[in-house]
Amino acid sequence: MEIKLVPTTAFEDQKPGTSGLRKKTKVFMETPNYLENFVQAIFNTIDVKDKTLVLGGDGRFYNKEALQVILKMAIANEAREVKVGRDGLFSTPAVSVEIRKYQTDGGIILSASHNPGGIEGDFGIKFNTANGGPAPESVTNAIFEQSKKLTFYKITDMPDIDVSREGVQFFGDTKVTVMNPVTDYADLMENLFDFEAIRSLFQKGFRLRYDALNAVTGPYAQEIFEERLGAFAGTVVHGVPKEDFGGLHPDPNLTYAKELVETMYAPDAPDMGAASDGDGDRNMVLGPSFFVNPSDSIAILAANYELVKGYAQGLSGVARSMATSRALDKVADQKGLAHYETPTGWKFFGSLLDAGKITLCGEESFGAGSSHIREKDGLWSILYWLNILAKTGLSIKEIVQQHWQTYGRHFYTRHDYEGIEVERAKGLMDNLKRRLASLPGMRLKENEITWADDFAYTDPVTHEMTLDQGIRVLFKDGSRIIYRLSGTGTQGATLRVYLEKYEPDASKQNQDPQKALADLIKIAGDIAGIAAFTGRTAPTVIT
Ligand code: VG1
Ligand code: CO
Repeated sequence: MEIKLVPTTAFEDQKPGTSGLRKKTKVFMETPNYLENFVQAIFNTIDVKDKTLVLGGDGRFYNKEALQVILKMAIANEAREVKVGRDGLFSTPAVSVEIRKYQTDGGIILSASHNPGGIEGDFGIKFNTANGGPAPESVTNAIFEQSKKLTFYKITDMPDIDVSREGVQFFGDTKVTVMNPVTDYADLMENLFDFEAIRSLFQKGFRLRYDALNAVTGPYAQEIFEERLGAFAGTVVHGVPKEDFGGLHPDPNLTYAKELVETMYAPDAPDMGAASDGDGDRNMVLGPSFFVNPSDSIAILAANYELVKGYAQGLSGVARSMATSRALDKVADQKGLAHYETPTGWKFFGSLLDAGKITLCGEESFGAGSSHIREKDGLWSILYWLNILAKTGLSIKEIVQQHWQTYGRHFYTRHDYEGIEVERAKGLMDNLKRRLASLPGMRLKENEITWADDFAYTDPVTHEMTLDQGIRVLFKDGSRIIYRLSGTGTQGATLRVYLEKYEPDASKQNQDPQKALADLIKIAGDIAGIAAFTGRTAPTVIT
């Protein structure tokens, strides 16, 4: 086994985005040293010698090959141990579980999450720190700086390592432990939720359809729902991880999880429909002909903590990303809980969770989680819902409607304009920024803008400052419009427009959000000149 020092030239474009380094699969495969450089930049940043790491991915195309490269580099860089998921698989939340359980120095996740996979799709690599969470900006910035000055990387010249069987192997001083990717995660879920109650719900005939979208969560869902909880066989669909996700787009929303949505809106729909994304940190929840908005979902999880074993002792506080609706704030206010507003991306929750300031947190982008790990967690959210359903005996729709009656409804929608030209998207945002000061006072129909700013955040724990996190426009009646550009795309730019309006009157709460928000949607287009800048008359995805 020979260690090679391979000379390389640094890349200028390896800056991690909202969630790791994400590029077209072909960029990783066909640009010599592209993957190796980034991995070496991580290793240099954390000084990997004698350190222990968790390693796995969502099984997408190039997962296997990249995993071998990383293992051989970890060995050459003299890592103490790498804990690998069997067949190179680990969901993002499961990596967080293992880092925390075995107190490793961090972990590497191979995934482009909700982005499509395959040779024409996307690939990505994320680094998590010793708390189990996505590296904070101080670390991702340091990795980026390393990546810009690399002159060589280290790799061992050796045959591929067998990761298909669980067990321990040694290569030089490095231990490679192949683990069952599901067990520790499933055990943790069993500790947090009332499995007895959920089991009897299934025994009474409750029907769940869980769509793993041919991505990583299939084996986790199979074990938890069908084996441990006794849900009927066939509850989990598209349950075998496939390299190209079987042609499905692994983003659980109303547009891309099409088959699940059709089943849930057909006559004789199951009692609950749910799905996760490529790497298993997102969740979508549906009832028969009923969609639970993710912002509402987080608020409902928080409001019902007394019913759930792992949270019944109480919540220390809650947090949501700025773009997420303020439904969670209403719950926090009524229950006397501290609440925080962070920029988009799970990495901003880490310090609050570590400091014990919050127990639950979430994002409008189908992400919810808690202090049990440091990632958002798709199956956790679905189990939390099942726990609530089992304890109340109510349907999903009843729970949501009762929540609105108690706290008021935040009509909410997100309009995405995907794949627009980068220059045009920047032009739109720059134009908004230039006009920020002149927006307050502007009258639009019966409404009036009272506040407009470019969201900046100072972490209350670490005091790290983050600028440029989206433009927010507030109205007299409490409505909000937020504009920001996505940091996870790999082609062109994606403009996200988030719209929210509060409705306390129960008699007006059962409208279609697109109708309830129609005026605001129009105003959002006018203020930013969306059609003029993007050349688009309609969004590509509406959630
Ligand atoms: C999106 C979401 C954000 C989420 C991120 C990663 O980022 O808006 O809320 O944390 O994806 O999710 P952006 O920058 O494209 O808006 V995942 O499931 O890719 O780890
Ligand atoms: Co994800």
